[in-house]
Amino acid sequence: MIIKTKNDIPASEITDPLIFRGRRKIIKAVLAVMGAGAGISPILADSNKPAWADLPTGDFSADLLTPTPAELIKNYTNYYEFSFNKKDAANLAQNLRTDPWSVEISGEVEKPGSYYLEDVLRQQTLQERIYRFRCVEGWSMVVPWVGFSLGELLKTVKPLSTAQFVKFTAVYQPEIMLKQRNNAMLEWPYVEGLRIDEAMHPLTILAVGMYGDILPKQNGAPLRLVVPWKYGFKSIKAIVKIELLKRPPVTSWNQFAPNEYGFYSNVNPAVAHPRWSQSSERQLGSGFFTPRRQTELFNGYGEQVASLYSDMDLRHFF
Ligand SMILES: Nc1nc2c(c(=O)[nH]1)N[C@H]1C(S)=C(S)[C@@H](COP(=O)(O)O)O[C@H]1N2
Ligand SMILES: [Mo]
Repeated sequence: MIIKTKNDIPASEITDPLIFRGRRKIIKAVLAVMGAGAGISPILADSNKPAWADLPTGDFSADLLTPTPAELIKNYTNYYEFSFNKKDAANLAQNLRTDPWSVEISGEVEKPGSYYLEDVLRQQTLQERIYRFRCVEGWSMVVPWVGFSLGELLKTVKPLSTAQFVKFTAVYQPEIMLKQRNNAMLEWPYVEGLRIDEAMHPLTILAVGMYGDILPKQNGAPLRLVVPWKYGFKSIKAIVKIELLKRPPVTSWNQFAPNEYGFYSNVNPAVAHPRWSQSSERQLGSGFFTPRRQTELFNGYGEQVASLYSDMDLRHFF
């Protein structure tokens, strides 16, 4: 059982006034109800303490992964719009303007539109998902995300049968995103893509929180993709646009170095990056003498997702 969920809470159980007081409260309310349902103490709105401090994250069930400490997840970030340095990116990302936020959903759908994030959240069921996260650079962590199913969101706009791929576009704020302003490295805005069956897969989520609190800006607030069986760069942050397409989109990293970053980018220890092996990974937060972890095919989610690729040569479609 890899989908780590606590009790699902229908959004209808959250009262409207709470919703209007903002996303932070929604998540706290949802997690409080979840906590109550699971016999875990509700999260209190104590301003001196981060909400996740009271979350007994190891307690959901015996087979759960142990999350990487939040301080590491928040400071060891890749956010190339801001900086190529991990710590600097985390600091500079605090300038991001995330409120109000809306997402445009368009393309091969019956009901295209621009949706406020609050309205999206009102329709969706938030869940906690504790996932492994493997960066193509060779490090990994375990993140307790809070999010909802991308597939459930896409169903609400009614994809047409012609929708074969999904393109995600990140925010463009060149006034504060220095690398966008300088046109450095990638084509901006950052773009990623999935095949429609990958997008509809129940493991694929849009995250709005982490460690029981709203998502830190550096980790992709207010809305990011999380695809746990793919390398981290597929999990695009700060999404403003989702398009359903007939053809595969051009994606930022694939365009930058097609021989290094494939469209699929499924975690695969047998397919090396041209400049380094992918057979093992350094786990963030593990001690200096802790051996590297053996990287698993599909990052350990093969039971759930291998069937999506059964007729494909994964060396060719890397
Ligand atoms: N918009 C945007 N999304 C992004 C990136 C980025 O630079 N910009 N970096 C990617 C990479 S390379 C990784 S490893 C993960 C890092 O997520 P984290 O900082 O939350 O750990 O975000 C991915 N999503
Ligand atoms: Mo990455």
